[in-house]
Amino acid sequence: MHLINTLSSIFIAVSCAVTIIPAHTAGNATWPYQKYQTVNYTPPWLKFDGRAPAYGKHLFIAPDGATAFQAAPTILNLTNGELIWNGPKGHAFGFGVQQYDGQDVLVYWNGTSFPEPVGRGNGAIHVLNSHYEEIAVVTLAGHFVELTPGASYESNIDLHEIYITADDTLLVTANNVTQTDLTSVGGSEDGWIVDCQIYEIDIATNEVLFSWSSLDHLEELPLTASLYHLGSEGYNGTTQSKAWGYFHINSVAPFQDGYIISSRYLCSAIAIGADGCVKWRIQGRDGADFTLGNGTNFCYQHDVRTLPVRPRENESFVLHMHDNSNCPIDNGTMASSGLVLNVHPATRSVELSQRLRDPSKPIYAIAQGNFEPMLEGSFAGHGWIPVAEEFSFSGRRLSKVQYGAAVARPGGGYLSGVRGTLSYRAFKQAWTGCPLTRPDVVARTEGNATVVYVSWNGATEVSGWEVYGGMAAGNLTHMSTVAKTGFEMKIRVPTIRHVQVMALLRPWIEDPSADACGYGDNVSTGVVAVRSVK
Ligand SMILES: *[C@@H]1O[C@H](CO)[C@@H](O)[C@H](O)[C@H]1NC(C)=O
Ligand SMILES: *[C@@H]1O[C@H](CO)[C@@H](O)[C@H](O)[C@H]1NC(C)=O
Ligand SMILES: *[C@@H]1O[C@H](CO)[C@@H](O)[C@H](O)[C@H]1NC(C)=O
Ligand SMILES: *[C@@H]1O[C@H](CO)[C@@H](O)[C@H](O)[C@H]1NC(C)=O
Ligand SMILES: *[C@@H]1O[C@H](CO)[C@@H](O)[C@H](O)[C@H]1NC(C)=O
Ligand SMILES: *[C@@H]1O[C@H](CO)[C@@H](O)[C@H](O)[C@H]1NC(C)=O
Ligand SMILES: *[C@@H]1O[C@H](CO)[C@@H](O)[C@H](O)[C@H]1NC(C)=O
Ligand SMILES: *[C@@H]1O[C@H](CO)[C@@H](O)[C@H](O)[C@H]1NC(C)=O
Ligand SMILES: *[C@@H]1O[C@H](CO)[C@@H](O)[C@H](O)[C@H]1NC(C)=O
Ligand SMILES: *[C@@H]1O[C@H](CO)[C@@H](O)[C@H](O)[C@H]1NC(C)=O
Ligand SMILES: CC(=O)N[C@H]1CO[C@H](CO)[C@@H](O)[C@@H]1O
Repeated sequence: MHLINTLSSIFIAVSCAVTIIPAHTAGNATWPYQKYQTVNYTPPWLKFDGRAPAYGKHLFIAPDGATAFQAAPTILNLTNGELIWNGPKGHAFGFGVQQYDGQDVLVYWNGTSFPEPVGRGNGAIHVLNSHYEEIAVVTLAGHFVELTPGASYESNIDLHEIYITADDTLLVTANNVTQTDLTSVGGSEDGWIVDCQIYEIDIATNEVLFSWSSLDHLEELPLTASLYHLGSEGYNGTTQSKAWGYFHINSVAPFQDGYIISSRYLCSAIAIGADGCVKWRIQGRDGADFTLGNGTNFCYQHDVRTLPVRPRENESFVLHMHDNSNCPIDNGTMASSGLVLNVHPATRSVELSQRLRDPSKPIYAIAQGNFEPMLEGSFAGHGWIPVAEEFSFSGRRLSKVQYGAAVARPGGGYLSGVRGTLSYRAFKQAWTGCPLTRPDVVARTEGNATVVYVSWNGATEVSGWEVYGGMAAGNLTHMSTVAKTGFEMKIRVPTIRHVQVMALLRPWIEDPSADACGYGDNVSTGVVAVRSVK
């Protein structure tokens, strides 16, 4: 912001140009959205309740569902609610920053999703570098059977998990409809069921390195352990289209020499060895192989991970998750929370470390969600309910950000309603975005002035804009320099016929003589002819 004082501008009027379109004005917007002159993006308006320091981090969401006005991977500024990057429109489950090949990358799942109560999908994982170039698309081919007879998909990665390991492999889940003996739960000998699978895939080659199937482990993970009893929501296993989703896998992460997975309907965190054997199971209500301490109960949970990621055998570790005990088969029971447990494998015991929720404004999410420990506290996305919360280390709710319509709970907080707007996961993360596109500029004559609008989708390193203009395309002079305060800036200059805009870049913290993107020079748009309006 060191540029403003060196100006020789004639007259300037600057503002951040976003228009907030209120809910319902377009007939189909259930929540206000942002609208621009330069680009056709309509990300949600953010409503804040308390605001934690951003520490240079941003909000990563992928609004989706029946009422999301725009479904797209979206990065928004947690300080001022402004858009930072609007990705390609479509499903983008699990959108956020991970590390691959030594660099920060954006990841998301795209494909065909089957809404609740099925709550699964078949698709591929997209990996983008800091230039927003797709550097990998990880797929899973194979003979997968679906609820709809004859249906098949090019790639069968489920929408629930994207975990890039330190070895640059990808952990994902998948589902396969098949038949098995359901007599233990009152079904037939060849009933239809959903087999839950995990895959470890080498990102560079797309080669499957490891696979695991829940139905291969019925001795340790029996059908009778499912809390989603045969016939729940009509899935009674009598036909292919009513295959019973007894397990519902929704996360996989590295653990010890193998993996830790989350089964929503076994209400369990399950440790799996490198050989695929089940080491143990922690069930959130009766403990299964562990003794549960006071306040450690969980069920129907999402996003199960450990710290450290790979503890030694028998070493105590932290297990954390998004606990949504409140689900369609147990609705209205327990508010969602970020849950942090201390697990002691040597004594097979579990203790409560922290349960993070705002008791005065509880959120009852029936599905989805994530929970992320951060350097400065922790962050929870509530999935089905379009709200994310940040907590301090001591567990105080610091901020709440809402990005879609939600059902208000009498007395405060939110209840799950019917299909609305969701973001399967939500993250607060740092990101340096260096688009290879040019900034977008439009300019119009309005009365005695020209109004210039400029934005640059995904560019995090812009500190300001320089505007050049003139009556002839080949004779442009400096007209204005402004600090960037929002995604799209509106700058009024005297009447001109041609305009060019240059992005001024922030000095890179590691080398103030350069910029973090390595552009080398500040980046300009082409010369744009000014349109006239009456
Ligand atoms: C909302 O309605 C407008 C006008 O009827 C229509 O052009 C637009 O496509 C609709 N948008 C969505 C997201 O349905
Ligand atoms: C899915 O189930 C079908 C039917 O049992 C089986 O033929 C197929 O191999 C399974 N696919 C996978 C990927 O497990
Ligand atoms: C299973 O559900 C179907 C409807 O989806 C119903 O017609 C059938 O009678 C049910 N079978 C049993 C054994 O419950
Ligand atoms: C269990 O924890 C609750 C608070 O979470 C506390 O009120 C209660 O006294 C505890 N019970 C025992 C037996 O420690
Ligand atoms: C872990 O504990 C079990 C049971 O106490 C013991 O048999 C095993 O040797 C221990 N493993 C290691 C690596 O210490
Ligand atoms: C959960 O309960 C709320 C009311 O408590 C209701 O509005 C909602 O429809 C229920 N959701 C489901 C999926 O049953
Ligand atoms: C441009 O017109 C507005 C009124 O439309 C007036 O207030 C303003 O002073 C004019 N500016 C210049 C530079 O003539
Ligand atoms: C986010 O907004 C704050 C406050 O306006 C601003 O200082 C910061 O530069 C913005 N970040 C980005 C990446 O635009
Ligand atoms: C270039 O534009 C400036 C004012 O914007 C004008 O004074 C100058 O005469 C122009 N030069 C040419 C070669 O047209
Ligand atoms: C680019 O912008 C920086 C300020 O952010 C400025 O110091 C530098 O001189 C500019 N470079 C060019 C080529 O205009
Ligand atoms: C980014 C991306 O791949 N988006 C695609 C997701 O899938 C839909 C259709 O299924 C496409 O329209 C999007 O372009």
